[in-house]
Amino acid sequence: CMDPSSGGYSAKNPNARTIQVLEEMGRYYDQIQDQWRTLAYRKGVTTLKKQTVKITTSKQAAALPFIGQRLADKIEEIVLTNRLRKLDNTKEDPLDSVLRLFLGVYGAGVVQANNWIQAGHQTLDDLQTHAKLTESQKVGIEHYTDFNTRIPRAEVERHGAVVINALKKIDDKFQATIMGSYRRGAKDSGDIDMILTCPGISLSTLRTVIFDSLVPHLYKTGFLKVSLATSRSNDPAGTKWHGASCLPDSTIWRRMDFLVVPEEEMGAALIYFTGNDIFNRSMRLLARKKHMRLNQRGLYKDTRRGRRGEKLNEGVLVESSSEKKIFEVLGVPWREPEERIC
Ligand code: DCP
Ligand code: MG
Ligand code: MN
Repeated sequence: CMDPSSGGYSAKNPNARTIQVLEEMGRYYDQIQDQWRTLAYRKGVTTLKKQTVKITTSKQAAALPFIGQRLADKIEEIVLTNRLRKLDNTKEDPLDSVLRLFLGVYGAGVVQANNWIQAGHQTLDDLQTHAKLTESQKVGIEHYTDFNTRIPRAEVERHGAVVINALKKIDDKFQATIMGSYRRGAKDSGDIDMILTCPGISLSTLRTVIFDSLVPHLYKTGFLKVSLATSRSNDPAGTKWHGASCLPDSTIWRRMDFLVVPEEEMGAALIYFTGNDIFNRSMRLLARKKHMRLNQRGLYKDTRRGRRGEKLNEGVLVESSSEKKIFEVLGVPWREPEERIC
């Protein structure tokens, strides 16, 4: 998917078994947050899905785009043995299963999870009784199962409707839209992502309405349960809210994310919050190749960069309000949200 303009592939494929095993291995790397290997596996799978003949040897595989020698060897191993030792090993490795357990705690990254392991913790109970936890981590452990259970599409819609209706009551010009995997058409989602906006209103006024009216109101009705820490460095403008919500007829807490967006930045925000993350990365890379810069606020040109690639200025805004125009300027044929899966 390094080329976001590439098309789809057919579902029936002579490499179906190989693809299945590699996808599982890729999901494992995604779980342990090994982004490089996750990307390498996803790219390899995308290449395999385009093949019309069965790839049986390492040599054959290595000749294909985006498949390096190591991945090629694994493809041969899968064809010869119908399995992948590396994948089997991960299922047996106790250290690995603890790492995966700890990475499931909301807000815990690889560094945190490994620190807990180094300190001798092995279970969630260990963490609760012996580790010094942030408020968000405490919630992440108390609602561990909740937050790690996929949300059926119909339930995502019901959570979204609560927000949409509450916002309409505050001001009927406000709009709330469900984003993320839901917008890509997924049958279930990890969380509920929503963009909140209103035509003709500045970001600071938008923030006041959302953070001082909507959020407190939704707390009072019992729908919102807790807010979880967002990293200030990733969101200096304070446009994000992370937390949990719960429907009146349920006891399951679901992860909910808000992104507050001024109307003029809607195009860039729609692209960002639709994802998926790998699609976003490839779009940003493409922008950089064209000497532009894409982020959740807009597409910029003439960004000056220093020797180490660090940006020296913001650059000149090229486009931010229209999703379609951003695709056009980047020379990427339009892709419907459902097609933005890498
Ligand atoms: N996003 C991104 N890079 C990240 C995290 C998120 O570009 N590191 C963007 C793309 C995602 C969107 O934000 O699609 C929403 O993030 P989520 O983590 O909620 O991911 P999804 O909604 O895509 O999947 P899930 O169903 O697991 O929530
Ligand atoms: Mg999501
Ligand atoms: Mn999210």
